[in-house]
Amino acid sequence: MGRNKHMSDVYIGLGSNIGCRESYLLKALERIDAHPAIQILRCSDIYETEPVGYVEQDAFLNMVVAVRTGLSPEELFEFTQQTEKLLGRTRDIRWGPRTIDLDILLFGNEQIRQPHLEIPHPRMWDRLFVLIPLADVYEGGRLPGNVTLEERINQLEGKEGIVRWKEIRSRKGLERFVN
Ligand code: GSY
Repeated sequence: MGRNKHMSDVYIGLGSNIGCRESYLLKALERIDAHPAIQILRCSDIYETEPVGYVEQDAFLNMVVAVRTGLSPEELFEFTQQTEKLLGRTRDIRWGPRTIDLDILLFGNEQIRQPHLEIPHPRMWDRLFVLIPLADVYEGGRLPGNVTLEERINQLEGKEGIVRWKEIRSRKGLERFVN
């Protein structure tokens, strides 16, 4: 008899700033939910956020989803890449517009530093468009620097334009993923 697979709690950031942004987020969530080895635990609200980095582009919708999975980080990364491709993402400009972006933010306590995959996501602690939705679903401990997520958000307050755009509980079919 096979042993139970090790399960990890993982946080994935989602972002979209082309076309029907909300439908790209929802299609990505549906695909994540349909994966037999991934269970969605909680979804954040959806936030509208000013672009960070390459600023000559439209506003994003961002959210974060907490999942539990028996996949390895590499396997989950493969799946997120496939999902981006399937939903029409092309990588024309490195920091440019995208139909859907899926970033593995945290994967249990894994620390991975590979050219193609870095976990925790290297820029996440400086980005309110990640941290504010993360706070809706986060059940982990303190962050690097021994600060809480709320303290880190307060430190960055006002640095990025970000508004709560839609409560996830009002999204038909996703009510079951509300905190
Ligand atoms: O890293 C994700 C892609 N991205 C985003 C994003 O998702 N939201 C905002 N507000 N700015 C961004 N710049 C990049 S690159």
